[in-house]
Amino acid sequence: MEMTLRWYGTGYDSVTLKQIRQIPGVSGVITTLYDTLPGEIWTPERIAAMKQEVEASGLRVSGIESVNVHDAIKAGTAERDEMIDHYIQTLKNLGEADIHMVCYNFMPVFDWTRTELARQRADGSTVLAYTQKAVDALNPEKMFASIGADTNGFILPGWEPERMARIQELFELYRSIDEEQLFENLRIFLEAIMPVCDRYNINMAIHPDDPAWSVFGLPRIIINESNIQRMMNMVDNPHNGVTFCSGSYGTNLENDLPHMIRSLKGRIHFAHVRNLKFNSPDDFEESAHLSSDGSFDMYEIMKALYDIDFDGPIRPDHGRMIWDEKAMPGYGLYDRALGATYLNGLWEAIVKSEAKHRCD
Ligand code: DNO
Repeated sequence: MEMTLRWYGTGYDSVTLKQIRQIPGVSGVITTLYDTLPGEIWTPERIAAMKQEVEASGLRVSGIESVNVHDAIKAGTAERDEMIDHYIQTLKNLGEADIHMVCYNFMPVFDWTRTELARQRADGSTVLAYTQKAVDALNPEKMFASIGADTNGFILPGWEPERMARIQELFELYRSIDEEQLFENLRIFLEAIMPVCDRYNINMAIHPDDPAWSVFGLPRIIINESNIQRMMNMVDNPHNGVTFCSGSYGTNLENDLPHMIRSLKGRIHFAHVRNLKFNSPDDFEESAHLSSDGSFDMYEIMKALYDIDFDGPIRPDHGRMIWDEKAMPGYGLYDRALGATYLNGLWEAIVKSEAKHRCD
């Protein structure tokens, strides 16, 4: 595996490439052109400039998170074919720039959903949290307004103000789309892009829906093992794979994370690894990465990735806000650096103990 950190780009991220370069064991970033809109073609010039900036710092671009999918593709409207053509052109330009992993999601209207961006924990750190009660009590606009106050001045991915301003229109767009239709729209998209992925060896890594269930009555499909298998079988190509995100699949306690990882051998192209602390099945908060601070066994998650010979990029995921850092919620430097170091430590221990067992 290759340890990486997500980086939003100069002007959008409080964390610098120099700081990332100094985290031991991190060799690449997962980045994006944060100011491009879904449907916009990423030009070769902008991709080259992004690569150059990253490489000048001694890191590499290990993949893209995300090339966002236009709503016309997800909802299957009249503009779909044109938007798919644009996506294909972007993939071609990325492939020509020697970039081979693209993370995306197929969630209608919202990307990830949390009800608090700064829940205080006993140690004084603040974390992203979710409580079903709050979702049940609020409409999406109210939730966006209450969350907007806690962003530390950063634009959150998937919660861009211009998108939220169109929230009614977006809900209207998906009104007649159920899970079956969303699966079908995903199939059409994947079939159309596989030829360019084959040609440029691009691994598509769909991100799970977070949380892994329907919110505000919207259909959500990338939520559990059987749905992922369905997604992979319907377009059976090794380039059609997943981002294994422990914090997203883990929102549903019925998802057995190590088991899911083993069942996805060969199709996990990217891993987001983080822990959650459940206070009840309906209320969780994002803890430190350490097993003992949350509800997941992080050793078992890393061991499962090792057992399937996972060799793609991995990144620590949302971190706590600690040491008075001011950053995009979930994306500060300090706790993610601790997370990367911890995951690297688990990995080294697994590699060495497995090698030792083989010799004994
Ligand atoms: C949240 C992220 C998601 C993810 C997208 C991928 O912090 O994990 O926003 O990047 O769903 O398209």
